[in-house]
Amino acid sequence: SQLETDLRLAIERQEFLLNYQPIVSLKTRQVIGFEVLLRWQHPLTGLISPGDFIAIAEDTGLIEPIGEWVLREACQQLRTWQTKFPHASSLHLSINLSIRQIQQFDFIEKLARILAETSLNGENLRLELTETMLMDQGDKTIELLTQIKEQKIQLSIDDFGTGYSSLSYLHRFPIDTLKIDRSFVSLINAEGENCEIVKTIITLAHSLGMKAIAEGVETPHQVTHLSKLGCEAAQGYFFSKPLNLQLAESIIATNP
Ligand code: G
Ligand code: G
Ligand code: MN
Ligand code: NA
Repeated sequence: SQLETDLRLAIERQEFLLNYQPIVSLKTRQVIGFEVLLRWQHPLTGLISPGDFIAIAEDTGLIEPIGEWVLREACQQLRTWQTKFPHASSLHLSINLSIRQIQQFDFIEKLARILAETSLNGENLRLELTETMLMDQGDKTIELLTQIKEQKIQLSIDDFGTGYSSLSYLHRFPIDTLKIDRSFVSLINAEGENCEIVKTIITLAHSLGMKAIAEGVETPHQVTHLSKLGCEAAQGYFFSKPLNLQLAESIIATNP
């Protein structure tokens, strides 16, 4: 297809860019990090969302170079911010991964190489995986996750609650954070009803020694109820939509 042809050329034509959605501490209300979201600036079509090209990138294998570009670009950016904004040294970036990326035999080496090349400490990097990705890999999963953790990188499960995951596995995985899918967060209304699933996920995270991040937070009452339930952090349109580089930098500059 034309889209596939264009996608093949997109890296060398430098048509990809990153957006950054703030992740806010519910305790201090400070921005503690950003989720990195890929965008494709197509010369004719304009800005294309990953929802419209990630599947093609996965089917064609193009996700491997694209995913590597995202990782390197994000690590470089974070390193630049650490130098430019010394007060923001603990800021993290959270990057979405595809299953094909972690299936690459040399994924761990690539990751280590990118950290070395960008002089970034793994502690400030977080990788987002889905439940399905973890369950798909069987016994290899624990080894892979352990190797990632050896580089001090943090691990999150994205869209938690929407996939298939076995609780008997979850406690054996070295996961740091569960990201509560926005479909559950959106159920919370002004009266604080329909909190049951969110509450259960937060409790599960804490009992496994993990933290909880709520996604898709859109209203002040959702913030109130999530805080009451002990959820550590949140992201969503209530705080900010994904931002371009310039706007993300202005947030960092003014974040205490
Ligand atoms: O930002 P947006 O709503 O368009 O993102 C749609 C989906 O694309 C989200 O589920 C997100 O996880 C995924 N996504 C965004 N950026 C990346 C990326 O760099 N790599 C992968 N694999 N998925 C991404
Ligand atoms: O699957 P993942 O969680 O990575 O998806 C992130 C996507 O969710 C981004 O593309 C982003 O644009 C979108 N998003 C972020 N905040 C909100 C929100 O508050 N409401 C809705 N509906 N979508 C959001
Ligand atoms: Mn995500
Ligand atoms: Na998500």
